[in-house]
Amino acid sequence: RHTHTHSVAVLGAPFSRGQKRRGVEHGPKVIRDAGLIDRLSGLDYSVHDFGDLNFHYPEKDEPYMDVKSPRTVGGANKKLSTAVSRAVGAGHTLVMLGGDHSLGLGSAAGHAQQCPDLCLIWVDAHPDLNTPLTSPSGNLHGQPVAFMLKELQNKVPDLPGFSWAKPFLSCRDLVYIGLRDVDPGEYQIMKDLGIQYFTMRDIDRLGIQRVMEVTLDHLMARKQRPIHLSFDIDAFDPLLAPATGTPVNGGLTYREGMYLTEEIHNTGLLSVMDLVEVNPVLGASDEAVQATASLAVDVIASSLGQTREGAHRTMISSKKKD
Ligand code: Z70
Ligand code: MN
Ligand code: MN
Ligand code: MN
Repeated sequence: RHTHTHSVAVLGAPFSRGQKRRGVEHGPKVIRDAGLIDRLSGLDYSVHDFGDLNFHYPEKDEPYMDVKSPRTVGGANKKLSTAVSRAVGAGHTLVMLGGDHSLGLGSAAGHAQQCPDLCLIWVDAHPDLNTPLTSPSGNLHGQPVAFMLKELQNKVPDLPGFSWAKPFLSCRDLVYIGLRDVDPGEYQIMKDLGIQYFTMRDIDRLGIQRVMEVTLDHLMARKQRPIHLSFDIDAFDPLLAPATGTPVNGGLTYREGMYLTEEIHNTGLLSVMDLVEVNPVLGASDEAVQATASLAVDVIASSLGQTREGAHRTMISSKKKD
């Protein structure tokens, strides 16, 4: 009924220079410590943990047009894109653990090298669609999608460290889910380009079932294509995911998050997913950090086929064969 690759690769990207709060570089460790590898092994996958990337930090990295750390962020994303491309080329379904959301650029760019017809589902409180010119903060984690979109090519200046990053995505092939903190420049771009998006208000109105139906109909209208899921943990309500840099009230419920990811798994088309912005330094207590990390593991497992209705015995017997 659905096909999926039976090999999942996990790649950590301990990187935080796309924003100003240190600590998000420990995301991969806390998500692994919350039991990610065992949970994925319990599904019908062979799991390959590729470990963490080692990033290079240039000695001097002055801001460029108010954009902070462009060479550092550009270089890290270039390295990530190569690693993602290699893993996808080798036939793995890839899980990228961030790190801040600037990494969404390198991850999706590497994915696109192997799968030029991919589509992108960006689950986030924020659209991360500012250009270096519209960004109110200068933080590159608020800008990765702008570097991807072909339609924004002449609105995005060349940043030092980003010469490798060529736009690869059409705005038709992108859907946002969970938005509730959108900057004026981002809103303008979403409207001008006619990007399909669902705010939390839209989820209130339509329900998550209808939102997922419209999302997948929109992306698969012309043909089935590989899915890149970029999941910012701050899409969830801060009561569920407190250990993150930019909590915004009124986010996804646990059940909405599980339904969303179950529907993505059920397409059989998930090819790469990012799980970003888990910051253990920002949890008010150890319990707050554990809750956020454990939620991240649930999101990943659900995207990869863990269900709330149980599993067929055939999964167990097919596992015994190998
Ligand atoms: C704001 C900016 C952002 C995540 C915050 C915030 C962006 N729109 N993204 N937290 N994950 O600075 O551009
Ligand atoms: Mn984000
Ligand atoms: Mn966000
Ligand atoms: Mn399955």
